[in-house]
Amino acid sequence: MDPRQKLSTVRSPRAAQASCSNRRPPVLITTTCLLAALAAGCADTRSEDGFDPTDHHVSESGAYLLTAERNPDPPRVGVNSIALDLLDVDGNAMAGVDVRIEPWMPAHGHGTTIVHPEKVEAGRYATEDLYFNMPGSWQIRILIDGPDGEDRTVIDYEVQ
Ligand SMILES: [Cu+2]
Repeated sequence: MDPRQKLSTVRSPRAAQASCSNRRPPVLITTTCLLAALAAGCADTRSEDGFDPTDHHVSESGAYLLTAERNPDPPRVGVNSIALDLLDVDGNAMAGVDVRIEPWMPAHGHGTTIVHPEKVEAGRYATEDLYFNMPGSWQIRILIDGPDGEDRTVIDYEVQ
């Protein structure tokens, strides 16, 4: 069986999100989710070939939980798609959020065009305009401005 099929069967993005949601106080939730992510694979669902359909992140202040779905995965030179699911610390989909993504290549000190994902449904933001002009180690810097304030998270991208 193709490991990608197996992974998506075992752990859908929605199921993984649900495991990050509970009703404990906010700080505990964030810590719990992060620890659970590190220990149980909530954040690391990679198969042996590095495929990771449910890429989980906690924003720097801990205010937002974020799942990134990349297409293609791994990302390639040229135009890529990404869909972000944003949850607050109570596990609710984040409505009324402004999201921007800045592709950045630290080793070269340059980026490409900052993109503004569109809202697809409550808490889900997507763009097909994420552009990388060369292979190598990139970051996508995700800037979130929502009801819980401004925050950011950085995701490493190995562009092929
Ligand atoms: Cu470069």
